[in-house]
Amino acid sequence: PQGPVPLSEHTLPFSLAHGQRLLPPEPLLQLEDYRAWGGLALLKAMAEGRLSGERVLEGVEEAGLLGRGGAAFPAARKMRQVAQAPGEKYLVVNADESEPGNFKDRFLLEHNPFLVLEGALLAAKAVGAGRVWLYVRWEFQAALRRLEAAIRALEEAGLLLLPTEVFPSGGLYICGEETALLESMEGRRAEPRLKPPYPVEKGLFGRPTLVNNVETLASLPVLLREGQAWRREEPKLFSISGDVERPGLYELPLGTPLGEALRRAGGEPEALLAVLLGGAAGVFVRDFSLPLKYRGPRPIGAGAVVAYNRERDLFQVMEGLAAFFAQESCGKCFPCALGTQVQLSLVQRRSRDEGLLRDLEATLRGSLCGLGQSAYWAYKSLLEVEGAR
Ligand code: L3W
Ligand code: SF4
Repeated sequence: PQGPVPLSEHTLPFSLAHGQRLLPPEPLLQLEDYRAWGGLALLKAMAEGRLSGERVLEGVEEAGLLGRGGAAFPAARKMRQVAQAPGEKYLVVNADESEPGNFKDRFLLEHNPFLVLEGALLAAKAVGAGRVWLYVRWEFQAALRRLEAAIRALEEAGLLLLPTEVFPSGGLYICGEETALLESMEGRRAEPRLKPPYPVEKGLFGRPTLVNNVETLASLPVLLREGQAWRREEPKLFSISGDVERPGLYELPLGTPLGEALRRAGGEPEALLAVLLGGAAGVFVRDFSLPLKYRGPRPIGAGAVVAYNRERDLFQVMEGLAAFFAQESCGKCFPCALGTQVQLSLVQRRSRDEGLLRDLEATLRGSLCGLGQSAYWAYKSLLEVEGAR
């Protein structure tokens, strides 16, 4: 399939239309357009007492939905934990997408804000949350505007089932780490907290909080509506960019071989040197038969696929990634604050010193949060890819 997908033929994500490049001629920004797609039916059913929160939780459980933010934690488990917690609780939509190479959440917010809101409200009602916040990366100005407009439209339609607000993020990569995000919402520096306790027990203002990625929540209306078809296909959004002819956002079933995903985007696996899978917190791979899955030696993270052709210098790419980590380390813990600086200088020297690199890996592994813990993966995989050439 090539070119934009006419809206009449395929609905917006998720269409269960595999391999289509998702480039709608018209974003679903009007309530009536979203309604025509079949949207809001679940929200209306919930408002009228025809859809229970328990049924929503069962639907997520049956679908086996894994969190789409990168860590693939079972979504239903988190939701159940919040549902079972007593007292005041909240839902925070993590829309602080900053992982280099990822643009799926921005796409969803800009092109189909109602889908995100419907999923968020269904989840919030299901877990008994009293308020919803959408924590949106502040650079996403179009998304912020469109979300605000969509919230107003839902309110006017009487379907904003809970108080819902947009919270522009603090503007750092670390703000996407869920506990740093909560800290910044509480008015402090965005620094990760020690886990446990997890946000499901002690989240925003110390209350049980469901923090979910945009794509996770946007999946809810679709999996509840499509049921078996969703389970069969396990649709996932992949942001494919770099040296391919048709970079963009693609919906593919989990398990699709990397080579096939690249070909969908007009990439020639044979002409490529490597792919960076999962963004800066990901790995370089050369095995194009690799199935794009969450589990296994090469997990997909949040689904970024960046292709590099044979003219590229991967060490130069790696220098950009290492500079990114050194810049974005929040400085709270020593292994990461120092380790990311040391990594940058080693990459600049194109070091392959096994002893130094073993030390670097061990140090970064001891970091407090995912940023530091994953900072060495790309370098390590680069050396493996280079070694295999
Ligand atoms: C209750 C437990 N909840 C874990 C929850 C936890 C969180 C989720 C995942 O993400 C990854 C990293 C990067 N009881 C629980 C529990 N949870 N155990 O499950 O938690 P965790 O700690 O495994 O990961 P994480 O720190 O949330 C880090 C990957 O994300 N990544 C980063 C993407 C960054 C963006 C961005 O810029 N916004 O998307 C990219 O792939 O590699 O694996 O909710 O509370 N026992
Ligand atoms: Fe901050 Fe890095 Fe430590 Fe995370 S690992 S808390 S980003 S210094």
